[in-house]
Amino acid sequence: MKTGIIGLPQVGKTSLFRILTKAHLSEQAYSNPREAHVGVAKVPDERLDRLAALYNPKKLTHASVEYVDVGAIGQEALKETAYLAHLRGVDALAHVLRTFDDPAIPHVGSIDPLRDLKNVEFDLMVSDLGQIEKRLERVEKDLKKMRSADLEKEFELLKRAKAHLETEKPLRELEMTPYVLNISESTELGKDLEAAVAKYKLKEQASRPNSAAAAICGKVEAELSEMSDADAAEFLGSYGLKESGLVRLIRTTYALLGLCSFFTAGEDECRAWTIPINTRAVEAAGAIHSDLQHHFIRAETIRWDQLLEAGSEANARAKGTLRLEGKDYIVQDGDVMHIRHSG
Ligand SMILES: Nc1nc2c(ncn2[C@@H]2O[C@H](COP(=O)(O)OP(=O)(O)OP(=O)(O)O)[C@@H](O)[C@H]2O)c(=O)[nH]1
Ligand SMILES: [Mg+2]
Repeated sequence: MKTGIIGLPQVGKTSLFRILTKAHLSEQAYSNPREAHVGVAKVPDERLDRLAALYNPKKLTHASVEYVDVGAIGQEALKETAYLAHLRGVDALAHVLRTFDDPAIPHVGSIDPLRDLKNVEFDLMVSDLGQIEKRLERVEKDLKKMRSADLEKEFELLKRAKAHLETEKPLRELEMTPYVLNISESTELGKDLEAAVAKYKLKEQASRPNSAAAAICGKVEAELSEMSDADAAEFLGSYGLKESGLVRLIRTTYALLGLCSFFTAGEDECRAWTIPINTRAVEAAGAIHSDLQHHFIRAETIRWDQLLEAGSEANARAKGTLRLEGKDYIVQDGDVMHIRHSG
């Protein structure tokens, strides 16, 4: 799963990318807005950490998501093949919107995230429309040479997409967009973050299909990313926050993409696995290893908190909270599973 970080120049895209992926980019890479950076972010998960505290495993493996810092968006960039290829390669777009005020860092006009959002989406739609028109021409030519059911289907789809875009609506069925509001540091940051979406009149945009908004303070997140977990918790508390913006952003992205996590737990390894919501047990087993899917018998299943409460699998079995589920069981977010197999 890949999320592309987009936004106008100098809004904090690369800063966000560095915080998310803890990447230490060279100054040179940092200052070249034309270069795309790819990095992997560990998905923080307190449930997994608590399971690990129970098992004390040799290895602890969090789920991960990939982020791509595609560089500043603009009409020029959207004409570049390489730039468009980066955009096309992602499952979701995280649109960073500047709300922090800093006269030292240039911005086109006043601080107005709603205006910026509309402008960037407009440029994206114009770019989509241009590509659709090009492809339409090609398909129309080919259809004149020979009839083909596939081409006709594509032709119809392209025409529908074109009509949709011409009413200035983005092709949201294909893109998921969490909006990331990069806000100024303040003493009441907890409250400010909660109020940010309403304050900048972004409620309507954030509630459109396949969209959501999360506010973060880039400056605070940057400091957090350098701290130990204990220090980070204390630091967050001093701002009236329970969790980092990073956790909220990743959770928002998971929700938009329709993903959830299940766990495997043991003395060797405790690990989180990412699957689409509504995945059957047999396919979830396949996420671990294809052999487990092919030779699947049953899945010993328990909710993470029930396992912690029982204190061990043996206790959970005795209490009857450890269930045996078959192939068609729909795996729930937070399930701990042990796959029984004949392979
Ligand atoms: N005051 C303040 N400055 C910030 C914040 N986030 C980023 N900056 C600064 O803004 C400048 C631009 O940040 P970048 O992360 O490089 O922004 P970008 O969107 O990647 O910029 P381009 O790639 O050039 O489009 C840097 O000098 C950052 O230190 C913030 O929350 N507050
Ligand atoms: Mg950048």
